[in-house]
Amino acid sequence: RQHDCQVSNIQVMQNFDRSRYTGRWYAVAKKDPVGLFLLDNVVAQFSVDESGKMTATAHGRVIILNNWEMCANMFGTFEDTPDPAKFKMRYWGAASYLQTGNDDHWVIDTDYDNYAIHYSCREVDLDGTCLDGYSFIFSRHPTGLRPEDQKIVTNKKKDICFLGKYRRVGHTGFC
Ligand code: ODT
Repeated sequence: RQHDCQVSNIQVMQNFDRSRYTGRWYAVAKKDPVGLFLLDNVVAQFSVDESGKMTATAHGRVIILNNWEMCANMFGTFEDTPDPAKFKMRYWGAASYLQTGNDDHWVIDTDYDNYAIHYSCREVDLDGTCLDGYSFIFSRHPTGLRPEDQKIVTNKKKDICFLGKYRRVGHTGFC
């Protein structure tokens, strides 16, 4: 049941605490969706506002109009759902030609201080598996994951059926 790849069976973080999740997270790996957007140098910053709602900003290197390279500044607001680790993320860019959308945003696992695994399925297939999704592996450390967190992250990649589909996300100082 764990590895039947049914989106509806994917386990998310238990008792997710949004306030401990605030602050900077560096993307270290990404499984791309169809029509990928953020390429590398991806950093996300989560906040919780006065009313308790989660918001975030993110930046990353993108290529738009086929060959124009730029640093995209993005904004997101998160709508709560009955599961504290599952959100709907409405997002838009600082410039009108950047992507906008409304994606699922699930926190699969985090220890709040070192690593986090994000998951979003944009399109569920007829058989209940994910047809088009993306996932970020985040670290609190710009240098990457600590060795002791790598095994946990690998196991979670397997649980969400994205093992082997990630690429490394570099930080070169572009943004
Ligand atoms: O890069 C892609 O291919 C798809 C992802 C586009 C969504 C980017 C929107 C970011 C809005 C600001 C929110 C920051 C939080 C980010 C955390 C994880 C994944 C988006």
